[in-house]
Amino acid sequence: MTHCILIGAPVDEGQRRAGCLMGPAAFRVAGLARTLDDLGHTVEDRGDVTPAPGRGQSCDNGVVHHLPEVIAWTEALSASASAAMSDGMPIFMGGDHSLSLGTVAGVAAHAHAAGRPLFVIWLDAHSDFHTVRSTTSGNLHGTPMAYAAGRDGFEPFPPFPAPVPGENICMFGIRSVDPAEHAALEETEITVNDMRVLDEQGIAAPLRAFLDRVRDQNGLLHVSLDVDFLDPSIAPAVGTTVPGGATFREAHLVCELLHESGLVSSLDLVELNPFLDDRGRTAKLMVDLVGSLMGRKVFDRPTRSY
Ligand code: EXY
Ligand code: MN
Ligand code: MN
Ligand code: MN
Repeated sequence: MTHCILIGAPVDEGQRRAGCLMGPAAFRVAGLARTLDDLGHTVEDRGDVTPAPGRGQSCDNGVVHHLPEVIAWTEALSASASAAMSDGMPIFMGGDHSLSLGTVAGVAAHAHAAGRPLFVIWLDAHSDFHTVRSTTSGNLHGTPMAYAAGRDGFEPFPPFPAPVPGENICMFGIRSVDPAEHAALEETEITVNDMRVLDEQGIAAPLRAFLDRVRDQNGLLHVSLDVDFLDPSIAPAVGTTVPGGATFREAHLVCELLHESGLVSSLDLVELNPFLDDRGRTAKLMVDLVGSLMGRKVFDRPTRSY
């Protein structure tokens, strides 16, 4: 039984298609709290985070938009995340993926203070490995993984508290990477399981290999689940659809294996844009995936099988 702490992060400023700010409401309407409660967990909904007003910061890259607002979200969410980590398992209901600039920072600060290594699983079509300097779209939802990895080029963001070593980062579902991200990723030890890897090896073997490393090092594990990890045919409610994503069963299997590992300590649910949804089906699928991640299954496996 886990104490689940729901935190709304209605962030819309990290991209240009309005609607992600309705994400937390959609997760509530789709029954996230009830799903967790039915699985025997305790649930505390801390409501939506409210950032301070933006303070007018700027940077040299003229295409970047809403920089002060995203910095304000980062500071507010980092504080919420580190506080929640002491009390249970935070589940951040986004909001676009720029919210992870703050959530991973807060989780990393907590892990550092607790003397435990932090590991990150990034379930996404995109690597989100731009810096404020390198982004060509100016959309800061394309940057949080680089911030958490400690890349330079994030002035005037606060320095990332305890950068996550590349060996501790594993991406799944990747199928859209910009040239500057590609070049930067090549310089790291990050494991990039693109869709080709999943086609050839399936999702279980590479995931188990990573989970073994988390366990061996007594790590904390943050999972960041972007709606566009999923194939758009099953999850249309996202502004950045990329064909060829994870299937329904691949996505549930990831979540089932994560549950069986017993290692997940925090979770982001990001990029849901309810304005683009089809009668709530994407929101309901995301809630069902959280159900699998938190222990819903048809049968117990005969042996521990992660
Ligand atoms: N790499 C592209 C950009 O920087 O604009 C697309 C980023 C999409 C990010 C979404 C949230 O995963
Ligand atoms: Mn705007
Ligand atoms: Mn993303
Ligand atoms: Mn994405």
